[in-house]
Amino acid sequence: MEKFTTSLLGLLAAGLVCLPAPAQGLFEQLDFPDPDNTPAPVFPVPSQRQVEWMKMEFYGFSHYGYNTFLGKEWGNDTYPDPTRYAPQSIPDCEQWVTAMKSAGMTGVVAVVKHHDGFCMWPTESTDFNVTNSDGVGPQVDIPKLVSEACRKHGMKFGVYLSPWDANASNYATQDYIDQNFRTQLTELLTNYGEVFEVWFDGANGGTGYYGGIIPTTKNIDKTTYYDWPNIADFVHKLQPGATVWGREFRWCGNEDGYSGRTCWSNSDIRSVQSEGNNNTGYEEGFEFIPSESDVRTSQNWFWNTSESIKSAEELYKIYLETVGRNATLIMNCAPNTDGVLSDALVRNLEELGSLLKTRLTDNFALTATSVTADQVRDGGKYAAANATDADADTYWATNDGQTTGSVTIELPETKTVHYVMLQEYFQLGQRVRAFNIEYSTDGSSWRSFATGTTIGYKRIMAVNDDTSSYGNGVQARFIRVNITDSRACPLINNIAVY
Ligand code: FUL
Repeated sequence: MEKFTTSLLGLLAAGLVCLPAPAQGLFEQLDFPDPDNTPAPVFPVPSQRQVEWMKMEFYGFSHYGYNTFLGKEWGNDTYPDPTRYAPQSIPDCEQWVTAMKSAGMTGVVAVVKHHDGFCMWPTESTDFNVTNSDGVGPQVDIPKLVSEACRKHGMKFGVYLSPWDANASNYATQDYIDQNFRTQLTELLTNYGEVFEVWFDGANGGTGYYGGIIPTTKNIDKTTYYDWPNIADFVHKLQPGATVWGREFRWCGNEDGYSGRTCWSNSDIRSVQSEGNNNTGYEEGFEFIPSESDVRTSQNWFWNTSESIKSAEELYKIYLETVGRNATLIMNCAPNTDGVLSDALVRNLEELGSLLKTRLTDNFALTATSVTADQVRDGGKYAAANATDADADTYWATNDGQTTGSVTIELPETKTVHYVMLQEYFQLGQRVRAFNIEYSTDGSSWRSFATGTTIGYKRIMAVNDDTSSYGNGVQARFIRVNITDSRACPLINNIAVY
């Protein structure tokens, strides 16, 4: 707007533009210069779609299908036979959704086609789908069952569609893209209501390991074969709110549930495709492509008889090291051949939800007796207290050119503090490069709580940034957050103390 008004003013002054009288009146009412002193964005900045998506923070995957019945992770080495999918009862997708919700998840990305190519819904794109399966398989429609359960329980719905199809005879030809892949996407994005995320996979074709059993040439160029830029547009035309894997968010570079302690949402498509520095992103990246961390709750993605489920404490640590490090977390919950999540998984998900509630909900900063800063941006809207008001639209800021600053929170009494959570107002770009947190019982002698680098959408700091156990915490009545380096004036949206 500022640029527009500036150039418009220039044109008006030069007499090159003449506004009709009512428009002139409107123009005079525009506040210029901005009396709010709104900070300028620091690029790259997220789209509104990415903002909504990052705020979802934690959601689930459901790896269930052909592989579940083969006892395999990738069914790419067996001749495709749809009758191998032979469920004896309709999968209980409502159980999946409620169990994931109990863990604190906000949505479910249903795996509807894995690398074996078997479609878990009645599709027109291939015969290799539930319609030709055995048992009650022909009545199963996973995207329908999961999306309905999600809507019923206030969860968002997404789809995992493997671009690679190890069993399609036309794979590696244009025909596969047009007849299979795009038809599948169209059906999924048209028939099942709102979709928040479309997951494509990095294992998306090539030779050897990524080939199939069909003896045609599988040698594709992964970067061009799927026409990613147009696939993203294609998705957005049908689902304007859906974020697209590999374009609008990046794989975090591992499947072990941790993000870099330094984690920029800044990156670029070429580096995302080469999986270069996906765990950390990089400050100079000129595109906003935040990190998503995908992780298993057992050893495998698909259920198998010998699975052992990670404990709630292990899952909690994963949460801290992903959501708490500026990434979203997608946690897999694998239904078994009965179409349900095991009792052990349901129990550990519930326990995870309780740990998150007991350890990261009671924010002492909301009861602060005072919140002060060593400096506040001019304009009257950027007070230190904005960082503790639980309002996602307000933030503490410093003046332009001022890239350091401190906020001090005084609590009504000394508390045992385990975590300090920081959030930048990332809508105007990720800025902070370095910070530290101190604590005190009297406001005059201070000790180090933790030191960190990036913040981004969310950074959860444990004492000494040690996430290995809940620990004893520290005794603190005062918490001081010092921003020690930033790409531009820091904009701190939230400081929470737990
Ligand atoms: C990987 C896939 O190859 C796995 O099978 C699984 O789907 C996981 C989420 O992504 O790259």
